Amino acid sequence: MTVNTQATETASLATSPDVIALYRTMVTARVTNDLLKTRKTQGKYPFYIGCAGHESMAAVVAALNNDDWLALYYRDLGAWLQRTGDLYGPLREAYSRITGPMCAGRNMPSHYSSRTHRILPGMSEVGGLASFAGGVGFALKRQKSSELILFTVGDGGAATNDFHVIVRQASIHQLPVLIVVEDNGWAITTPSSKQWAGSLVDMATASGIYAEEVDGTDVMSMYEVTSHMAEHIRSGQGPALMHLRLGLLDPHSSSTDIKSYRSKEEIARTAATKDPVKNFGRWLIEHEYLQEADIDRIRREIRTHLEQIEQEVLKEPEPAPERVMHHVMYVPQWRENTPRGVKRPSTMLGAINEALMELAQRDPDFFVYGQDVGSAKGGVFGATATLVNQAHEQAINSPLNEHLIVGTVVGAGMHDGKARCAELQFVDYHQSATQAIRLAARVSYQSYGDWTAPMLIRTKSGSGGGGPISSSTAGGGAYGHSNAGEQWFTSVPGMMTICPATPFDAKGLLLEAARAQSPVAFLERGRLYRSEPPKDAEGNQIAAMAEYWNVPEGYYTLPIGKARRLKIGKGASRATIIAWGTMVLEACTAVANTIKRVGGALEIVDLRTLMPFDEEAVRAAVKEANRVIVVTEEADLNSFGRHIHSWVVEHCFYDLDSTPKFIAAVPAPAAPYNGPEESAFFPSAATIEAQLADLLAE
Ligand SMILES: Cc1ncc(C[n+]2csc(CCOP(=O)(O)OP(=O)(O)O)c2C)c(N)n1
Repeated sequence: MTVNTQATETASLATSPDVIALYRTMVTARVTNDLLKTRKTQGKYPFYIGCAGHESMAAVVAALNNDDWLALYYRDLGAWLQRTGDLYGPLREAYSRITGPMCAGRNMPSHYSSRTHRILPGMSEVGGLASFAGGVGFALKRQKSSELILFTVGDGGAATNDFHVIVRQASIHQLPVLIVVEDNGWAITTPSSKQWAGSLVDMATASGIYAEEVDGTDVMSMYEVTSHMAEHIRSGQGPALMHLRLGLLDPHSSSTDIKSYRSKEEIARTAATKDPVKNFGRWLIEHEYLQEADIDRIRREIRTHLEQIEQEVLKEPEPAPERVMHHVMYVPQWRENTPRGVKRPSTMLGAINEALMELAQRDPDFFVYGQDVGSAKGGVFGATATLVNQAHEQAINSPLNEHLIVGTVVGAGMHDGKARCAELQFVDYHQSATQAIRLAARVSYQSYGDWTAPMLIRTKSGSGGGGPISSSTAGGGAYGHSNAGEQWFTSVPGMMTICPATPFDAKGLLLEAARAQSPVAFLERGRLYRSEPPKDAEGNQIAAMAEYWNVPEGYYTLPIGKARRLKIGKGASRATIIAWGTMVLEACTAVANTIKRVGGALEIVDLRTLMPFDEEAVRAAVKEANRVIVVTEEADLNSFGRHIHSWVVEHCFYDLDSTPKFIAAVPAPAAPYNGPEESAFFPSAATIEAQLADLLAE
């Protein structure tokens, strides 16, 4: 059962709020807060973070439409109640009940979230929702929607990189975004004077954002300014920012002792002057909506009601341990679809261009977003050149900010559950986006499947600057342009990582990846963009591989999580090499040369998908050959290659006739630019051939 505490008329500036309903919502927030605070003190659950002083956020939400989107932070219980009318939810989450509407008891309390009510999943990372909220705004603008998104953050949160990302997203793209900074003067024990210099309003105004400072204890002003700002945004004049001045009436959280950092006088002054519930109660009496006696009556009624709700909630089930792996990652269910189109010779770059064009044609909402992707060249490598020529509105230039790129694409995906593509020029530069990537990968787990964050990151990775594999060295990518990258993405729970070795795989896997509901990192090896099929020492193309340089026209997909086993030679395989990306080609050359020398057969397992990788294929190949080499172009530190090597040792130990070999780049920061050192950094066909010779001799 839910109790409706919502204001009745909230749609436009002309209407005024149902002030009694709004007051009841605020009192409900305060009473819930006080009840939960007490229960935490009584040891009923581990943690509570409250809303006292911020209940007036109900007025902001009351001034918006019910189909507007909300990205709230932990003080926004008033906003939650105003939007949902659900009094049970906060108690269910505090007591970790499976009935919890925010995350089914999986996350800390006060992390507001509801797909039904368009409340993005609250993140513990202060400001962490900012770039996703900007992404929702981006999608709304592209779809010419009249909806907007509200993003709220504390004064400490306004110092984060995330906050600056949403300011940039909203101002550059003129997005329907309302940013509210709830400045209570403190970020745990740090005063807001240490968070930014000058004025937030001036900063926003200078970026082209309409901004105002508002008294956050004055409910009617907040309602009025929000209504104005919403009208400004909906009329297409761009984003708005409200800097709210309010007070924090409680300690930061149940883990903080308020007296250890705030003076008695300041606490008393804040309570006397900055309590929005008291202030609004007084206003209602002055304007004869209520009488003095109503104030206490309403509070007592709500308290009694909440205590009844609490008794009901306590009878509801807690999560079972068996569900701990639920909603980690959604790998798309592959549907058999044999490519029907005519096969033509293609480079990997050509195949990627075709895949992106297919996606754009099949869904006008699809887009690629990244640096230079909308220019005539189609990004620095030309991967979006076809899009730019044939569907230029779906290849969109971004500012130079990887966090912003990823966040925009994630937010657009959260908005309607469809993956768009972020292009990061070089995987090395994904690092400002790491938090956004990790949060996106956590969304479905954290919200117990209520939300998903589909998104595709395509990025140039690995050795080489994009030239042909036949070039004399690995390609001069050096620092910033040559990292392999899989060590970063394969360690993110909830994320898929794909690294194709051939044009045929690149197109089919990219098309399948766009169907995923979990984030995907699609690692494109620079050396493979224009490479020919691998050759043996005499310059003959290796036929078993060469066929994958023929790419069918039209739409086809390949399954995620399936390796390709490639046997070269005759008879049972004597050793198997596990590789992906460029190292598949190097391994083919090494294998072809070895077989010419010693005969027999050798196998290469091209993983294609690194996470989740094809355990069955690896197990079967090792079982057959009893000898194995894992080869990676990652630096020899903690790496994905080491993970595979360790997995083989753990799961295939009794099938091994010798120690599994491991070939990697050297454990240095990155490949040097000069040829001799660069060649010494990366493994090559020659390295693999030498190790194969050793292995076969054991
Ligand atoms: C990115 C990040 N850094 C640090 C923390 C630890 N932390 C939790 S809340 C908080 C203070 C936030 O202050 P503010 O944004 O002003 O919000 P308030 O709690 O005052 O409402 C900090 C530092 C965090 N959750 N996220």
